[in-house]
Amino acid sequence: MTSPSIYVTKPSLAPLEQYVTYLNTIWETGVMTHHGPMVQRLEKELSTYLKVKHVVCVSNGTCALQLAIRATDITGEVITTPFTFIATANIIAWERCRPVFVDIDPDTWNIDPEKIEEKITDETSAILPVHVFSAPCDVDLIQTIAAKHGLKVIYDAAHAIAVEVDRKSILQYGDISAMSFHATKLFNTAEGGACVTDNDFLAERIRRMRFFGFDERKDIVDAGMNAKMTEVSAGLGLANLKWLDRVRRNRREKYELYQNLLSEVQFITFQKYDAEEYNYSYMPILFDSEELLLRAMDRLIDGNIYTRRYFYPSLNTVPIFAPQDSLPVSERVARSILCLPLYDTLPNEDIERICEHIRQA
Ligand code: T4K
Repeated sequence: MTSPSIYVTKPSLAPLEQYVTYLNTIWETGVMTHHGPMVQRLEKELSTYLKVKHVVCVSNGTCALQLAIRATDITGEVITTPFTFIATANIIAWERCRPVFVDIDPDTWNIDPEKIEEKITDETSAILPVHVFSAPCDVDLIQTIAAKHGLKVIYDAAHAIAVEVDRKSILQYGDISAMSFHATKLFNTAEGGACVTDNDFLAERIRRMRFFGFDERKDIVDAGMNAKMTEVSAGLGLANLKWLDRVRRNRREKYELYQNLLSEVQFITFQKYDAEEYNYSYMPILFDSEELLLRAMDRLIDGNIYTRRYFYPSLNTVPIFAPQDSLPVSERVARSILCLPLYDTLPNEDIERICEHIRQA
């Protein structure tokens, strides 16, 4: 008998009856969108939970990045990491800026801050790092470099909900942090995202920009688009937020089970992270070679287990961003990394089975 398929992730969802209470309200009031009461409540609850000043909810993480770039008037060259989801670099280019890739640290897989300054030119206006798989970037050094050269900093914090460094939210660094609440994220609103900032002016500007450029009196005061979060999404967020701590604890247990079961395997390495500064949203493992990775992937597919090559290829090699320098660390990591299934309802026996396939590779 073939085993049921296992995918790289499954959404973390509150019990349905809890979500239904929010849907009941929508059915009673008929308020579905336009910065309704549930979006306002979610923004408030998130800012308390995340210990940040402003959370401006939007329709997805890509829009959050786009609004962050627009609101800070970024132009020209933007220094970023090649080891990320395509959305990061795509939105820089979409905003008519040029992504300039800097190689990554071989252990944390985040942008290597020591290599940023050599890529700064007269055209550079910003740095856009990613806290990849939730491991915090070297924020202190990045902020120091940005201040020295007068650059804006937008963090792509799509993976980095509930991450603190020295008891301070990682989202408090930079001008704006852009979050994703996609179905595959630790915290989800189906589709959704947010811009987080301490800056009152930027928060207000993003609020207007997500709503066609209208201010509260519906005067047109800025250029804008439609990036509003709906009440249907916000209600799901309110229900899911109550479960977030439990989801994170649960994923951490499963992550650590994987680590134990794979600790003897000579040909893989884990991301370098600090246990308290990580949210366990992904289970990435780095193989010694692409050949080993492909062998493991094939074995897993034979067992109906579907992993993901997050993030392949290294974005400096993608033709739409050419010309770019070759970046050996990112290219090696991107070729040899695999994300294993990780979600709160994943049974431990399945983790054991997955690890057995990898050992046999
Ligand atoms: N910056 C970074 C660093 C990001 O990683 C992302 C998104 C963004 C920015 C942009 O944020 P958003 O605009 O997306 O909010 C997924 C997600 O679509 C994407 O949000 C995420 N990063 C990226 C890393 O992964 P795919 O193409 O791998 O996802 P998909 O649809 O194949 O789903 C993977 C697995 O999840 C499926 O095999 C089954 C499961 N799944 C998926 C969905 C959509 C479900 O069980 N239910 C679902 O509804 O990109």
